[in-house]
Amino acid sequence: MHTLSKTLIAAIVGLSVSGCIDEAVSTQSHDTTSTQLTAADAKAFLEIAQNDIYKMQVPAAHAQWSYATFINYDTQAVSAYMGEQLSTKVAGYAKEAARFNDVKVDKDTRRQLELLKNSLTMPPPADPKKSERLAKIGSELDGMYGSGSYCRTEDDCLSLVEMSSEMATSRDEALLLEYWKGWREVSVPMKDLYAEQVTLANEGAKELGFENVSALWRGQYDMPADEFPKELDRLWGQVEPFYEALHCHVRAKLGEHYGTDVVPQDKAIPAHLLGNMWAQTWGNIYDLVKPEQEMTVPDVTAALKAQNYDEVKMVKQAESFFSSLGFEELPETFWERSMFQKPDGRDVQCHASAWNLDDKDDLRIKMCIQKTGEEFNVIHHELGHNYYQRAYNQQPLLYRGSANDGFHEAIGDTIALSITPKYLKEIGLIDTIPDASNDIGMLMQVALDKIAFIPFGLMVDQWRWKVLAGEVTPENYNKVWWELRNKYQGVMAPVERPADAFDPGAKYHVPANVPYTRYFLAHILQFQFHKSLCDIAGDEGPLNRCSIYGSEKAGKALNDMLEMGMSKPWQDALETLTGSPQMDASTIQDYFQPLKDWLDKQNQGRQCGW
Ligand code: X8Z
Ligand code: ZN
Repeated sequence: MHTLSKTLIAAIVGLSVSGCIDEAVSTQSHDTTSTQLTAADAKAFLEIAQNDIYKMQVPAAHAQWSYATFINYDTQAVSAYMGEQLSTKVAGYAKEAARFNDVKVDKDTRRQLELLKNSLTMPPPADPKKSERLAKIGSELDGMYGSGSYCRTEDDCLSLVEMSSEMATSRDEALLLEYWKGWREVSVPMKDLYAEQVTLANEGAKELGFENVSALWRGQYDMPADEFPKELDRLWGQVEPFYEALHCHVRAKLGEHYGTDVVPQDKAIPAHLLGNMWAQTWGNIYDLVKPEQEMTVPDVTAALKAQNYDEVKMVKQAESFFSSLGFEELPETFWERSMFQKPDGRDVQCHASAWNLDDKDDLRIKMCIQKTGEEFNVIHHELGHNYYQRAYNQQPLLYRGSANDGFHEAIGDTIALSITPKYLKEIGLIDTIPDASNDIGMLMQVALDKIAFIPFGLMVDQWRWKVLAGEVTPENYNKVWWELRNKYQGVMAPVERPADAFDPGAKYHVPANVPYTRYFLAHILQFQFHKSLCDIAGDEGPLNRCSIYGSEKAGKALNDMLEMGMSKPWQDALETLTGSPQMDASTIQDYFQPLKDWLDKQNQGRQCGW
């Protein structure tokens, strides 16, 4: 998916394995064990490894694309096979890389060796039977999610896209509950496979010298693996009071609408009422929680409809934002090869993703685009990945990734923060820019998506790290999932969960093995990026009204960071754009301060917390 060293390998690694180390590498190791290894040996090794990996990575990406856009028995077999071959190859090189641990090498060589050792998400064990099994499970889980549906009756089945779109707009509690439960039937059969996969990948991780996969995942951030969770706690601490205020207001309003028997005012919020299948973004229930005072907030969904936007036009519009910043247009092949709509008559993985199949310019997105404002944002999110991929395509393979994985997720979102009323008017989607008296409404709309997401972005991997470290075993998978949902989000299951439920599996990134902390980081980083870019663009107004549309100066500053790829620690990349090497949520506090003040007033006399 998004990046080679990190994504392609990562995604594929979810699926793969088997076989032994490639000929070129074993020769290399023979030659070098007998003599003293040198810095020149390390460089030569990296050169061979990168060329060799690249050669296999491209066909593996084609196999994976074919599977994701046409889920069937054969594409699954080929994708699992290629994934296995590739991750086995990478694991072999990762082991080889450790041979240079004590060799004195320059900074870049050291960084590349370290990246190579860390590059697998679900590392395969050396035993070919086990690696093959790991690969099979990975693609099977992926397919189960992608082809999943909920059948109300034998011939009335609903896809996730269909149910999601109902859940965004319906206020019929019984229907919301039915879909919420229905989608979670899909993940019941995933549980045993998931547990088996954890065991296998942990074996692979140990062979690479990691304690377990949890340590491997936490060790990707240019700081010690055990320090990283503390950094997350610090950032969450900056946002938490805000989230609690939002939660308090939203719960009160939902109580008014659905009754306090459905939404008890001293407990977590039932998860089916927040306008999203996973209660991860709440923007779709704006109408239920909006200020009583009449406020004009642009309705992008209605505007797209009124102007007859189709899927391609939505993507073109998003492309033109990037073009206005000075980024080169997307290649012709992007338009030929991307998947914008759910095709008839075959299963596809609808979860949005962005790809660069040859690591050069074979950029594509894969989405089942809905014609809504929400999806208009997702399109910008995906194109952000594509422009990042293209910006670092000159880097050596091991540097073709984002500074940290949160950066990759933040770029398109940063651009989408510039979809302000001023911008919407400029492109003719609305006629007038609402004045400042409407700001609370507009800030509320954004907060329902961005602030509400943050604890969800954090809790998914709090769960996974425990699972991958073996601290939480299969009997407790679901129980601990809901404990964390309660702890961080103040959200609860609307009904008691059956003993065989595996609710984490109903969220794409769990069966697909995509780490999730990246989205938490992205939600912090995008506000930092937005502020810096607005400063560079010379926009002096409040941050929530700033749009960097048309600012080539801002585009250049952004590109300067993007083209670094992973060549430097993320702290350096962050400093390049923002002047500071620290992730910091105080920009979020500034952005939403007027809303926070407003919420605190609304919440007076309410019992907050859960
Ligand atoms: O998975 C995504 C993107 C693809 S990287 C559509 N996101 C997370 C999700 O949907 O859960 C974007 C925000 C969070
Ligand atoms: Zn993304």
